[in-house]
Amino acid sequence: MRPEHPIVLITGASSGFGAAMARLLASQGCHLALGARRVERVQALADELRKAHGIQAFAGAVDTRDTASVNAFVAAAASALGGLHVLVANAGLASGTYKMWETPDEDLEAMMRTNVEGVVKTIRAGLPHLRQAGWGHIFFIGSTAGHQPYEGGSVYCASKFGVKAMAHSLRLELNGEPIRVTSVDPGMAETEFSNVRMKDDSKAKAVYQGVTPLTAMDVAECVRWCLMLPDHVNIDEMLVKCLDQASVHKVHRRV
Ligand code: NDP
Ligand code: 8X3
Repeated sequence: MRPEHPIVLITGASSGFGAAMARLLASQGCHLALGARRVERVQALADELRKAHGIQAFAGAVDTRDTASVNAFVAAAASALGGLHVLVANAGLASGTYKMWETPDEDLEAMMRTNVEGVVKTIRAGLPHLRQAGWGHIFFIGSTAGHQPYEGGSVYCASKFGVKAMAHSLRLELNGEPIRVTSVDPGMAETEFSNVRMKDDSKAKAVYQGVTPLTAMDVAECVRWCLMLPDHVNIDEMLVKCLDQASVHKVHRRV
């Protein structure tokens, strides 16, 4: 049965979508477990949200590439909050815009280990807590890059096609259990994503030039809406793009 105040674990809550989801879900009365490598950021956010909304908020360091780190974070969060109901496997990144044959091992490993392996590790550690609670919802954060490949995105696109495959498989595997599975798949959204990808702030800004991109809060609102629907309703996949982006390759720019 749905709890009055669901306990939501979010990876990658130090920035962008994860931090926006934390803010929005705290305002709805959810309790939160917030994780990222930049632990001082998630601690500050948890402090802010505890004070603003009177919720319980746990914050911890986690590197989702590392099994021991994920297991320790999830166990500490569940113990501090008395369980878990919702997992948002959000932590992820693109690293570079290389043609496939030019991709350095460092960037290849960062994307595949975080975007694919990190998602498995997060859900693997969290799922027993949802089963124990008898009510749950698991969110994947996919991308338009998991629907349409593009030049310079081969490895990132492969990782997000992987996310899509995992979301669809998990939906089948959990059929019959009281656990919903949703993949929210955004297009271009202005967060720290492009700063991380381009490793250059002016190149990151140029990505959004002349466009009104999605905001992190727009994506958080998609998660909130899917979560708040009645228990028998499962949004399997939500593809969301800004109005200016008709497809990966067709973006209207006012310049
Ligand atoms: P941000 O760069 O703003 O946030 C990424 C978050 O992931 C940060 O909190 C970062 O925290 C965390 N993170 C990265 N690597 C790790 C790791 N190894 N362990 C733990 N946390 C990690 O980007 P977004 O908010 O935009 O991205 C969130 C998700 O959305 C990603 O999966 C991304 O691929 C996806 N996405 C983004 C789109 C966009 O256009 N912005 C569109 C579609 C999907 P820290 O560095 O502190 O560890
Ligand atoms: C992020 C959106 O277009 O950079 O997933 O791949 S895009």
